[in-house]
Amino acid sequence: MPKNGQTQQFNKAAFKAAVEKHLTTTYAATDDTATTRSWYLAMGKALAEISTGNLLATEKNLAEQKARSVNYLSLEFLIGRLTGNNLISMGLYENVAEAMEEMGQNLTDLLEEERDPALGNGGLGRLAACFMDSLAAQEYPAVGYGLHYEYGLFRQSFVDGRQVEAPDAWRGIEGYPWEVLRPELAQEVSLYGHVEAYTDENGVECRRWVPGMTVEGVAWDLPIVGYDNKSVYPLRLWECRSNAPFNLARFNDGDYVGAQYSALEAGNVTKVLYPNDNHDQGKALRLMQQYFHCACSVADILRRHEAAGNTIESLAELETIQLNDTHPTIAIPELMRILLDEYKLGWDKAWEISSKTFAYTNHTLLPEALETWSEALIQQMLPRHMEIIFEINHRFMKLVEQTWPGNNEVKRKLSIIQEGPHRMVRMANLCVVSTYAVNGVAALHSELVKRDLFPEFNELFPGRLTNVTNGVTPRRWIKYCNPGLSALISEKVGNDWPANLEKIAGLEKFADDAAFQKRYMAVKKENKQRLADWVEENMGIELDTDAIFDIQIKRLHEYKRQHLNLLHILALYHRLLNDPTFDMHPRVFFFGAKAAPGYALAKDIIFAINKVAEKVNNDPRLGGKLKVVFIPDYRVSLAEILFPAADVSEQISTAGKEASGTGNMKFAMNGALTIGTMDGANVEMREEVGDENIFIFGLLVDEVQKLKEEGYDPYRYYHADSLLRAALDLLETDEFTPGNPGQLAAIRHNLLDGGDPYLVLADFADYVKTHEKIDAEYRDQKTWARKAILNTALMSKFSSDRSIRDYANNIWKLEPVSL
Ligand code: GFP
Repeated sequence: MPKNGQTQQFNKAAFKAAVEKHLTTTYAATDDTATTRSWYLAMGKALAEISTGNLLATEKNLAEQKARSVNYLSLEFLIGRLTGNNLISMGLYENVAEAMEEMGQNLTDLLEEERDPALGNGGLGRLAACFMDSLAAQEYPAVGYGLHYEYGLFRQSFVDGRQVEAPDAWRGIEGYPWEVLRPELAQEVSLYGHVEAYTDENGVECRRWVPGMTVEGVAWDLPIVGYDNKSVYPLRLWECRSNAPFNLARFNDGDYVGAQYSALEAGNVTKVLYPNDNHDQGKALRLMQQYFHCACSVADILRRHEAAGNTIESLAELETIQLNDTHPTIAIPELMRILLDEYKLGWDKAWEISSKTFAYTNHTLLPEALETWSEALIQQMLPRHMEIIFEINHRFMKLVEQTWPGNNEVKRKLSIIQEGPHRMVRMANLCVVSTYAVNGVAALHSELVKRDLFPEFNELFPGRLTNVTNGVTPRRWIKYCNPGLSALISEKVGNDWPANLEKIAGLEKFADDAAFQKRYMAVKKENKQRLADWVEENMGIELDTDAIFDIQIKRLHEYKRQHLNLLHILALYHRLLNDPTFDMHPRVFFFGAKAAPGYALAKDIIFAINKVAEKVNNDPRLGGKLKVVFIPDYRVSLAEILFPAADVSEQISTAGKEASGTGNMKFAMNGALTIGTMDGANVEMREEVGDENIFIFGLLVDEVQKLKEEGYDPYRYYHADSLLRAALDLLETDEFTPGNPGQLAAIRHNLLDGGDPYLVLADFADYVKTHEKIDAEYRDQKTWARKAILNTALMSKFSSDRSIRDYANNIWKLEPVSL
């Protein structure tokens, strides 16, 4: 039993009374009329009472101790369901299960009632959620700041194989039981208007922003419960509400947008999470979301700082602000504006404080994903911020001139303002210039950030560019989602591994133990059965758990190469039907992915996989050897079933394109073997598990670059490889779309005539060969078990607890504070 504070305090009778009270007074249900959902909601509310008490106590303690804190600013927090995970962190899972049982309710059924809060797109948002969990588990003082979207990432369904999007009202009509409204923290946020000069009472020339309109930011706190401790940190999500009609007298000439932007529309700012296809679309509403998020968060940080009796001069000593990607970059000119215009600190002092407060994490090298905003749009919506950005750039350009005198090319490259007919603000450049640390998210990625993306910045600011390899929380991604494996691990290494993942290395010595191998594989089999049951129940497809479960789950994007996986499936299909000498172990290929609604090729790939699935799953000629399952509406709660059930993990991005990956870590911890390129964190995973326990294939980063420089010709591969040709040509036929040839041809066209930007064809042959190796090795179950066990045992580096310690020690300089 953990030493957990909450466990000791748990009073079953009082808890049951609280559930009853919420059932009747909050949800207006009686024992007779209550549905499973009302019971879940009432239980959630009763639990939230406990966590809210601890949240307030943590806040008070940190303010009293004047503890240094990190403020994690992110437009996305893909937290997934909170109830089960919080029960584990509170050490109350068994107690609450028992209490609910006594009230005639089954905890597992109640947990299924919770809708995933899908406040993120993929890896970036999920990383933020793992980081909050690890901050709380290790009691590093933290506040997460995000947006309270009314609609999370769209819900996905398939109609005749095509993705259809529907709004995701994640809170339901009753609201989310874990969230607590904090009316006292509301903020007013300004937009539009103009800047005016004035002379203050001391005769100093000053500038100030005269806004065209204001909106209100309302704070909702979600509790991030520390595992096995009492600390609870807020994930503070801002909701935009329109406030009173704006003051016409302050309304200046020419402010057309401000004039038309009605109070009703202001409420749209936090309506919906933007789906991400890594392609900046420059939508005004998105910029408004970003600024709204930053304005509320910066104001709240300053409020906390002052309420604890601290002076503005000590801000950087007590607070650090981590920018999760460039999405919250506008927080930098916002803090500068407040320091300059409200605190009147003067540029040098303001800059010193601001640039020692912010740090920035880069998550991508894809040029089209590096955010830029139209200068004209910023000028219109945030005129004072644009002035400040110009001033930052002006001073920075002087530094560039000193370092590279007369070199206009380097100036053009590094400038925060991108010249051209339509001038743009480069948010990543603004971040690098204005922060004290910039990190990539895996060793290889961070090297490429220094070498290819920001080489001159690295020269200008030695030591600023650094690495923190990503990680994932072992609480959700092993203990909660894989109870069978967790019990086995605890039996061998003790039960404190979820907070000390180094301990799982203790499993290494059982890798060759036949009895342990058997039990480990029995757990895997149970997990495969759980997934197979889900698929049968929800999709009507029957699966054989003796087959290899081969899984690719992540956002749909060309660089992640779900279409390479598809080509391999087509190749197997072709061989099974045309090559009598070919044999394979039965295999089920699983996919889970959402495509950004405007990303046509990504949607075509989903359609193609679904069409191929329809055919192969029902083709008796294949003898059940090949199955394809595209799980609809992939989300965190489904990931919790998928990761533990995998035999093979697909991590097949073009080398140099996937910054890190985090699904790769979750799979390996749960005993799947990786087939992957030398990309992102795959490289470090290979270092940990050894080359013999991972299946690496494909071109290396430098080979990719060289091939592109030499002039890559996809047709060369097409003509030279008959299997590849067969697979690609199948896409032209009506094999999978009877009577409608060519419906899948867009993918073939992109790969051949579109130049195959992600080198799918160049990596195909090696990928197929490596899969053959997997097929052969899986047949030797003992060797496979050994490798799977070693993958679990050797993943401790990839705990997000380690990532957070790296940030705390090397970047944030943060000390734990316990409650
Ligand atoms: C992005 C990157 C990933 C990286 C995560 C977290 O995730 O390589 O692991 O951020 O740093 F692409 P996605 O949104 O693409 O999943």
